[in-house]
Amino acid sequence: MKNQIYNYKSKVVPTWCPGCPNFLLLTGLQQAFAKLKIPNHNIVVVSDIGCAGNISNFLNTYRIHSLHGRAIPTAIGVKLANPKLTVVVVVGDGGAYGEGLNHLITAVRANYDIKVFVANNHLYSLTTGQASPTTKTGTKTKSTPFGYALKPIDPVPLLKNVNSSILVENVDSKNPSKLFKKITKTLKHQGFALLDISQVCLSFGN
Ligand SMILES: Cc1ncc(C[n+]2csc(CCOP(=O)(O)OP(=O)(O)O)c2C)c(N)n1
Ligand code: SF4
Ligand SMILES: [Mg+2]
Repeated sequence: MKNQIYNYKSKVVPTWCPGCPNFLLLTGLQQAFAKLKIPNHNIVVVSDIGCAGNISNFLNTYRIHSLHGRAIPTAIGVKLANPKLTVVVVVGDGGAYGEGLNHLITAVRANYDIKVFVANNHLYSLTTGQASPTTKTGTKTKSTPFGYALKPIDPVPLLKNVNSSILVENVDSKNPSKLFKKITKTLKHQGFALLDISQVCLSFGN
């Protein structure tokens, strides 16, 4: 009974918009923890700021709701203090590829054994829809009313180029069964692993 999905649910009711793709990430993580039989007390979820970052409130594990762009160094500290723990980071594209990119590159270079899940909705959603480093060129957002002028970051080749021995993959949340499989694969990897999850923000996306 202990390794059922509901064992990883906290008593806090999620505050995300109805139908937000973050619900799939939450369910996928709970399902993978149960499948891999990881005891709750051995899991530390470090989340960033943003809609995705609220996930730590909804999980029955140890958790730290960190600062914007600082979830990765916080997670590295946890892992160094107790290497037996499964240390999971949940972060948005703004936190991972904007504010926290320097920390991400450092973690990839050193191949720290942490598992990073990026809820990549191509926007700063909690702050109501400004352009992020993964916003597609030409997209009109609150901060780019005439269209985003820059080329977006493509995290998979970028990070592979920094350290080819890490696991870094992309998946689209429109395919939940593939998403769930990749969440398990990411958690099982020995060493640094990052799953970039393409999502659409229902309130501020296209
Ligand atoms: C240091 C710092 N800078 C800026 C902010 C304001 N802020 C809060 S959430 C957020 C955007 C988060 O976007 P993302 O990481 O993509 O997460 P999402 O809300 O899209 O899930 C920003 C800029 C902050 N809280 N702290
Ligand atoms: S604003 Fe977008 S990312 Fe945030 S909870 Fe709503 S749908 Fe999800
Ligand atoms: Mg975002």
